[in-house]
Amino acid sequence: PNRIAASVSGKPVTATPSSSSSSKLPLRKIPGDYGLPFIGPLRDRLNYFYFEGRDEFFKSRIQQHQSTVFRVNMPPGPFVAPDPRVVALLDAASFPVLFDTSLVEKRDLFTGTFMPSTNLTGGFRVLSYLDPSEPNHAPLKKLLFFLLSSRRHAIIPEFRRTFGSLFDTLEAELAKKGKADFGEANDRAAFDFLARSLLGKDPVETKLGLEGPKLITKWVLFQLGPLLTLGLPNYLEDFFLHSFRLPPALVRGDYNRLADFFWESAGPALDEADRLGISREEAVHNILFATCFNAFGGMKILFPSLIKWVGRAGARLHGRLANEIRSAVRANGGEVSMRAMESMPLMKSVVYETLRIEPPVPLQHGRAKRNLVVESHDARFEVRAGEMLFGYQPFATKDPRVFDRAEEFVAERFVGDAGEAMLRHVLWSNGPETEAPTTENKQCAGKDFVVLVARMLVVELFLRYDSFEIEVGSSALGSSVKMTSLKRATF
Ligand code: HEM
Ligand code: 243
Repeated sequence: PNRIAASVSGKPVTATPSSSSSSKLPLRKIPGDYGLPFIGPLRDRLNYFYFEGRDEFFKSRIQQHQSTVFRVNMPPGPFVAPDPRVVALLDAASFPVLFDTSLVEKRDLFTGTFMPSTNLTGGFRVLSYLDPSEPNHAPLKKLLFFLLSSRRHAIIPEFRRTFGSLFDTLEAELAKKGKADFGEANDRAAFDFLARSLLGKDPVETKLGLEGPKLITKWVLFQLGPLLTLGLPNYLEDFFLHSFRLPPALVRGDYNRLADFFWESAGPALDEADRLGISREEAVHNILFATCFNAFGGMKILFPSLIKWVGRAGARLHGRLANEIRSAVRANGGEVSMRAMESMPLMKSVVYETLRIEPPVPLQHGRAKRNLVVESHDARFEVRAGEMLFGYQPFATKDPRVFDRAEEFVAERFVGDAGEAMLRHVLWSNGPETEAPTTENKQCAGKDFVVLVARMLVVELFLRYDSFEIEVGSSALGSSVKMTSLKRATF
């Protein structure tokens, strides 16, 4: 596993994968420079968003520097981020240093080199922005663990109900118009599902009505705008979206409506907050953030990605999945349960392969707590205390020195003992898939929940359909996917 060597006091600590022998690699000065103040960050930002695009931006610099570790400015830069300078880590060897909270600090850098105003989160620095060394990190993470485990029984039935009706909607739209947008239906189903499963509340029966997803999407845009492209004319978009923060006051009313919904619905979790010594108010804003940003935002990116990769893989894979999934459900007395899903190795592998080839949240950061040494496959690099480390996860999980056919979607990649052994290189949750979130680390609190819902989406799809076809486009958050055919189950 990617382990971090023990620290040697006085000397820089080495962050190294145990598989390679650290001492043999040459020490190299980190290549790349930040250019002139203001000009350098602006040039890098325009290249990242518009002239090169994200993947090419990193690829071309790896070529230029002949190194997967180099210095570069990350967006947004001026005037949103006080200091855009990072050391980029672009391979599977160097990336895992970001998981070692003894070496990197994870305070206020959830979204990167800038932090959205706390006016967008009820005045609180919510859990995602806390370093594990801060006193509220552990109790708040415990609160979310409690929420998820106390509602465990509701997850499978509520998922089947909400996503069953998503597919009914898609079929009706497809019949009428010849295509059906997955994204819009997914937003509705995801929010309904989260509210019903985690809070036991149907949003339609409250003042929110059907507006939840719309309110959340706008609120997310106010936080992540500096990192996104919306497809507006380049310079105009760069000026309005990446150069200044959108004023939180413009989304305050929307946020308050969401907060009212959580005040009304999160009762039992708020009682648990009392027991953990967290104020009910801080708990409300944290549960709102976990549900609406972490969970809803994550499903908004991951679900279209799953449909896209499974859809593109074609009818032969669809047939194999339908076979496996239906046999396992039948063998389980017709019930979709955790146990039934455990006996679907191809389905499980397809979910992990999607999370590998397109990690839903591709950007991770950590600030060096002290002088340390980072290793790529080829060299060692000295990083100074206080410098910002940045990893572009797709280049770690598609590293050709770790994965065969790294750029290809290989459905059965994680099947069998050898396949499962590769799960330690699947990193979507901000940690290896073989490890678990704890109150001491920064691994995603929703890790198991996310894997479960992703599995259920694939199961539901192939219980209903033999095969399907899609059309893929891009959007601000993740892919835009439209269904162009849904072939009803025939066996
Ligand atoms: C942290 C991804 C769903 C709660 C993270 C991080 C990632 C991530 C990459 C680490 C961020 C960083 O520190 O750099 C995702 C994805 C999701 C998802 C892709 C869905 C597809 C969820 C859900 C929850 C959740 C359902 C609900 C509880 C959290 C929390 C943290 C976190 C609380 C911060 C953990 C800590 O401070 O120790 N997530 N997440 N996430 N996620 Fe998720
Ligand atoms: O690919 C892209 O352009 C999307 C960039 C998203 C950057 C998100 C930064 C936030 C960091 C971690 C998020 C973790 C989650 O739990 C859920 C992500 C939901 C985003 C709306």
